[in-house]
Amino acid sequence: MKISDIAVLQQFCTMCDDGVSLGWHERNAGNLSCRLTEDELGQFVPFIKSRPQEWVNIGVCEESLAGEFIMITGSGKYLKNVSCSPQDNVCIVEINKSGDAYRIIWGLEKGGRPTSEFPTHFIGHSVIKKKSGGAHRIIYHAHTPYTVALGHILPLDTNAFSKFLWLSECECCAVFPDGVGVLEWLLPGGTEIARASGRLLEGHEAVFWAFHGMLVSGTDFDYTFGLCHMIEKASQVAVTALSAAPNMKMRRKMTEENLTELAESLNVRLNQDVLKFQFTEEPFCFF
Ligand code: 2HA
Ligand code: ZN
Repeated sequence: MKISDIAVLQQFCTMCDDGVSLGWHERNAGNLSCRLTEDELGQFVPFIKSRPQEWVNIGVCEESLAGEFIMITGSGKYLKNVSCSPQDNVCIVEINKSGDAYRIIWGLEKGGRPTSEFPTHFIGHSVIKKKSGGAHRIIYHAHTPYTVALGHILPLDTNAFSKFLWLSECECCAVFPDGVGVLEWLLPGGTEIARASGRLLEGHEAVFWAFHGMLVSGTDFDYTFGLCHMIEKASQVAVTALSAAPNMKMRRKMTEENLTELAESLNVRLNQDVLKFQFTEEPFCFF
């Protein structure tokens, strides 16, 4: 068996390529991680470093991740290079028994460390593992241009942002019925953005970072990428429509009844704070 035969690594590479093809990963932008199952880890056993590296303190502690193994992109690495040489751009880290340090057991063969957003991935995995009973295993960060553009004009508020996206494209409300958590600008790569994102991930699968991009979570690669894609596509529709509308006034919108009917038909419970939110501020008050 070759490393390139391992399914979880193939899916990891495909997701990086998909994000690159949509223009979300200029330069070293974005990062991806997957909390491995025992079965997935087992497939890496023949390739694991014979001399594991030193333990490195993470700066935050998550006991729920003690003993877990996380596959994650490297700091400064370009996602466009992941699929041609994953062993140089991705690593698997083992989390220690107290949940506050990691060591690299596979990958980053030419040196390096996990992404600068590691604290966000780490806290994120702890939150989504707890809230999903272990089912959610992916965290993804992408520089999605239309969502960032929308962040320049919409109120930076979870209910306003989520409602605007729900109204932009049919089925958004069913794909992210909890809405998108919104964070004001925070310094990338630190523990502050990690803690703030973790709090929002408790109630939302997706978080928007103002002037920066998306942070999304999910069960598997397709689910997580699809969520990010839906949010970005709805943002593209919204920005395009706003740009074309005279005085940025939309001529029509979906109604609350449309949203409720759609949610009911798909057996989804909508976040009521988002549903009730009304735009009173120009130019979002619609005709
Ligand atoms: O990994 O996108 O936010 C580079 C980044 C930091
Ligand atoms: Zn980023």
